[in-house]
Amino acid sequence: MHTAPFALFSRRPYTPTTRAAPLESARAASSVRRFAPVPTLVALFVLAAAPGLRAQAPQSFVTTTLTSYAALEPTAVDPAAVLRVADVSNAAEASAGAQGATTETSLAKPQTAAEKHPAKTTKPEEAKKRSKSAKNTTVSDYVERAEVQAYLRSVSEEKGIPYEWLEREVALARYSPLSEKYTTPKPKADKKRTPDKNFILYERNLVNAERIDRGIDFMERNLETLRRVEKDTGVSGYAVTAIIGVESIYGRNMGRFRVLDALMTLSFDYTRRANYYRSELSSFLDFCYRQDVAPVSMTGSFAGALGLGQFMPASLNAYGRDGDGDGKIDIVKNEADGIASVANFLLEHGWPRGKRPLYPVNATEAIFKATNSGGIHTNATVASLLAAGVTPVGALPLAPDEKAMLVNLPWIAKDNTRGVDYYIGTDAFSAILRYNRSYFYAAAVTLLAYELEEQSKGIMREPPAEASGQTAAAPSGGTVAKP
Ligand SMILES: [Ca+2]
Repeated sequence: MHTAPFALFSRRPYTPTTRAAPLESARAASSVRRFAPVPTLVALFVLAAAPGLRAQAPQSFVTTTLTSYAALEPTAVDPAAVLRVADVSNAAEASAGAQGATTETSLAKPQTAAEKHPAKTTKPEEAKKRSKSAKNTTVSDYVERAEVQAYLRSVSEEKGIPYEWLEREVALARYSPLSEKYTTPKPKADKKRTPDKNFILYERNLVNAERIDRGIDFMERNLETLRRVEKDTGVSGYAVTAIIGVESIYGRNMGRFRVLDALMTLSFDYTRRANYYRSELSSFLDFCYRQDVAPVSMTGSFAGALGLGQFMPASLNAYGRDGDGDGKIDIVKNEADGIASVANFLLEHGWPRGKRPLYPVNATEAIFKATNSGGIHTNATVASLLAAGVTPVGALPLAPDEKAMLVNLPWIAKDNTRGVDYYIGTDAFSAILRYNRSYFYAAAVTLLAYELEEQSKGIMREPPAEASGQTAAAPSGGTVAKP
C-alpha cells in the first residue's frame, strides 16, 4: 500500500496515477481552472479571445486581471501565457510561438546593475514602429547599425570567431516585438490583492498526473542514459528528469522563438538589461560557431533559453555535455545530451553523490530566523540545526557535520488553514536552487522527482544481477527521504 511519506502527502494525498488515463483528463485535473476564481478567469479569457477588445480596455483592467491571475498562480507558468497564445495566433509574425517560454528560468534572472538602473534609449513609439514594420519585413537592419557592428567586432576578437561569419549570421536576425513585450516587467502587484505565498497552489501546477506520466515515459525511453549518467555524476536520474519535466514538459514546450531574434532584440532594442543579454548573445554565437549550427535555426524561449533544460546560452557553454557521444551538444533534439547537461549543471553546483535534497523536520519561524535561514546555500550543519531546536520527522540519515539548510514552505489549505512545512535541505537542494532560486521551484522539482521514483516503482534501480530472491538494491540517488 502507498503510505504517505511525509506531511505534504498525508495532507493532500495524490490520486494514484492510472498510466492509461487519458492525458486530457489529467490536464484538466491539473488545470488552474479548478483553482482560480471564476471572475478572474472569465476576464482573462475574454481578454485572450478578443485582442481588439483588450486594446481598448482600460490598462488598469488588463493589469488587474493579470495581477489577480498571477497572484492566484504564483508559479513558473507565466500568468500572461494565456494572452500570449491569443497574441501569437493574431500576430502576423510567422516566427514567434507562444506556447514556449512558460519557464523563463532563473538562469535568465540574475539581478544586474543594469536592471536596477535601466538605461532608457528605446522609446515605446520607436518600438511600436519597429514592431509594425517587422510584420512586413523578414530581415532587419541590425548589421547596418554601428553599435551592432562594434559589438560583433568585440565578439569576434574575444571569442576568436571570424567577423564575416558573425555578420552573415546576424544579418538574418529579425526584431521580435514579442520577446521585448514578454520581457518587460509587469506592474507590481497590488499588495492588497496578493495572497500569501502558497506552496499547495504552486506545486499543484508542476507536480501533476500529466507530468508524472510523461516523466515515466521519458525515463523508460532514456533509462540506459539516465543510469549511466547517474553512475558517472551521482546526480539522481529522477531529479534530472524532474527538472526537464518542469522546464520543458520533457521537450514538448521548449519555446518556438528564434533565439537569435530574441537575443538580438533584447540586446539592441530593449536596453533594460542590455549588458546581460549581450553577454548571453555572445555565448550563443560562440556556441553556434563551435558546434557548427546556424544561429537562426535555434529556437527557444522569448528570453533565449534553450532546449530540454531551458539553459541560457552561457550555461549551455559552461555546462552543456554530449550525452550520446556523437561529438555534438544538442540539448534541443537530443534527450541524452539534455540529460547529461542538466546532470552536469547539478554536479557542478555541488550535488553530493547519492544524496537526497530534502528531509522533513519540525521547526518554527523563530528557529528559521535564528538560524539565518532563507538563502540558497547550505549555511548550517545538521548538528547546528538540531541544536537550534529542529527535530527530525522520522529517520534523518545525515551525518551531524553534513552541510544543511532549513527550508520553509508556507501553505494555505482549501479550508483556509495555514501552515509551514519545514525541511532540512542538503547540498543537493542547494544545487537545484542554482537552477532557480525559489524554494517553491526546488521543492516542486524534488516532489516531482519523488513521485517519479514512487510511481515508476524505482525504475532507476538496476535489475538484480541474479535471481537470488532478493529485491533490487536501494534507490541509488532518490529525492525525498522517507521517514
Ligand atoms: Ca550529442
